[in-house]
Amino acid sequence: MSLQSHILAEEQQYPGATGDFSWILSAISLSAKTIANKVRRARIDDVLGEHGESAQNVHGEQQQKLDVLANELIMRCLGDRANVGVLASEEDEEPRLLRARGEGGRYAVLFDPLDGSSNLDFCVGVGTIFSIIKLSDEHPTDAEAAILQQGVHQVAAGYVLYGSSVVLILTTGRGVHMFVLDQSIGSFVLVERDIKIPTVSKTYSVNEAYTDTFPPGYKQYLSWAHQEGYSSRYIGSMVADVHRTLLKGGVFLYPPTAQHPSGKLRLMYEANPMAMVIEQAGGKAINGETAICDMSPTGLHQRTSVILGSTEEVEHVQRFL
Ligand code: AHM
Ligand code: MG
Repeated sequence: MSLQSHILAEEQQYPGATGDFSWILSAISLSAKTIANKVRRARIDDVLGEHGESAQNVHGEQQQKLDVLANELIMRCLGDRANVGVLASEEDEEPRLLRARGEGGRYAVLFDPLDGSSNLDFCVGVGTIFSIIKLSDEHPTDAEAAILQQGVHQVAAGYVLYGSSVVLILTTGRGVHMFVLDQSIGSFVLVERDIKIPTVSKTYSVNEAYTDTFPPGYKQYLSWAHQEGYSSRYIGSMVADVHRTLLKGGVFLYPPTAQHPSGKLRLMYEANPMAMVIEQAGGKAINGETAICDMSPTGLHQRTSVILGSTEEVEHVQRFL
């Protein structure tokens, strides 16, 4: 079954569904195929490396050429869809208001166009993360206020991993499904329905080089995990690390550090969508205190600490915090 037929079949279960969703997901799928192609050809087309001498994104991080290309691609594909009201990206300071609610803008899509892009030069898996929310009538012209909703209100979320194969993980709140891009026919095909994350797996995924600057509970957890014979896996590309965690179990962590006292990852387009995927797969996603999806956002680019994965493994970390 292709991604397209899967979405159409899902929509048929909702009486009165407008087909809006399939339009948005087809734009995400088209962007993903195009970005996958760009990533594969990056060295040949000479689009690896940094974008301009001083190009930085809103976080003061050096933008890669492919970050900029992927961002433009998604903006154009999604921007053409008549039901998309707001687009917000990691690469742009402000969300873009495309159509007010009264002009048909029913949804907002928040995304990280190319997460882990600093790894691109070395052929490490990178990804696109997306979160879809419904726009209310409350803030007709203030795009940021309109999208500052808790993660529990996401209507769909997922990611695309550009790895040894191109994988699209999607949840619309009814389980988590995995699609793989079949290059020979140019379609994402369903390979696994209703993925469940293993509840236990003695693996943690964290940048352990920052341990000295983690809050004490995280250090204690890591000492405990060492004694318990845990294994460690860390790629440094969130999509790849979370994908492994989803399929094999374990816990992925990005705690507060000296450099990023509130954590490095962004709530709205990294932590929230990943949290929705993991929860829909039966796992748990917290910031150390509360569920990530219950956090009330204060800004588009807000950061948060992240602990997500197998329920029991997240609870082990929680005990030490
Ligand atoms: P990016 O959005 O600028 O690519 O940064 C996010 C990435 C995540 O993919 C990854 O989990 C994290 O940064 C790695 O950070 P670190 O190198 O500090 O371990
Ligand atoms: Mg990112």
